[in-house]
Amino acid sequence: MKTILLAAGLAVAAFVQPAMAAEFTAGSITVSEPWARATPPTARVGGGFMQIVNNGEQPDRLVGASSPIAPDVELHTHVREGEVMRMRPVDHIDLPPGETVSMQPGGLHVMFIGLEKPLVQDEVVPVTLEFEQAGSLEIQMEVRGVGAMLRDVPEGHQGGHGHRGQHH
Ligand SMILES: [Cu+2]
Repeated sequence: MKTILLAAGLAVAAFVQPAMAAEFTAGSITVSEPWARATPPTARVGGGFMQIVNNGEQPDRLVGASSPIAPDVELHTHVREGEVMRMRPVDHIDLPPGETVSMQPGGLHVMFIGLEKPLVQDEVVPVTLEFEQAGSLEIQMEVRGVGAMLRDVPEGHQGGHGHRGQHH
């Protein structure tokens, strides 16, 4: 019985692996390893992350995102205010030619606002990205555990990060 369970576990691991190396391409733009963080049951916001490579010779911009999982999807960055990192919407993200832009916890991210239901680990979330030059690109974000890099907690939206802030 143990052997069978072990084999089943290995089979699952083998199945999951290709999804983690996922790449999505539109024109000169390649998005790799898109993922979203699992959310607690009561959360109404969540974050999404990815690497974006511009393989072209012209600059491009990520200008928007949408998803059936939330009525509003924004592009966000983090800015330092004293000792505190706060999230702030940006209207685009520059993608210089030949460069890779990382959207990651603590930095640039996609923000899902008004989640209909929690993001559950191992589920896959469809997101449509809008690029100024490359057009629209549908990607699949793999949902990873809530424990992954906790410092980008979505509660930052409600000012939860701000309590430690000192105004000089
Ligand atoms: Cu945000």
